[in-house]
Amino acid sequence: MPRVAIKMNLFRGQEAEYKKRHDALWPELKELLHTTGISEYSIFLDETTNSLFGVLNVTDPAALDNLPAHPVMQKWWAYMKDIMESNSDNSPVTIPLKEVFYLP
Ligand code: RM4
Repeated sequence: MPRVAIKMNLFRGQEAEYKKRHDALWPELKELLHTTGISEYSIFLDETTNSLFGVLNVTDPAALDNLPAHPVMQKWWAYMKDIMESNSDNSPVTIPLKEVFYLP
C-alpha cells in the first residue's frame, strides 16, 4: 500500500496541547480519514526542533487531494492553527518527504 510522509511545525510550548487534542481526535475526523483510505497514521514529534513527522498508509494517494475542501478538515485546521505553523487558509505548513529507505 502506498505510504506518505510529511513534515509540519509545532509552536514551542504547545507539545502537551498538541498531544491532548490528538488523543481526543474528533470521531468525525477519524471517520473522514478512514473513508479517505488512510490507515496506520502516526505523527512523531522531534523535540529538538518541534518538527512533526507524519507517516500514513493510503489506498489511493490521489484521494488525499479531496481532504482540504472537506468541512471537517477545514474545521480541524481552524482549531489547530493556534498551536502549529499554518497557511493563510488554515492548512498546516506541510513539507512532503521523499522515501529513501524501506524495510518491509
Ligand atoms: C494534524 C494536522 C493534519 C491532520 C492530523 C490529524 O495536526 O492537522 O493535517 O491530518 O492532525
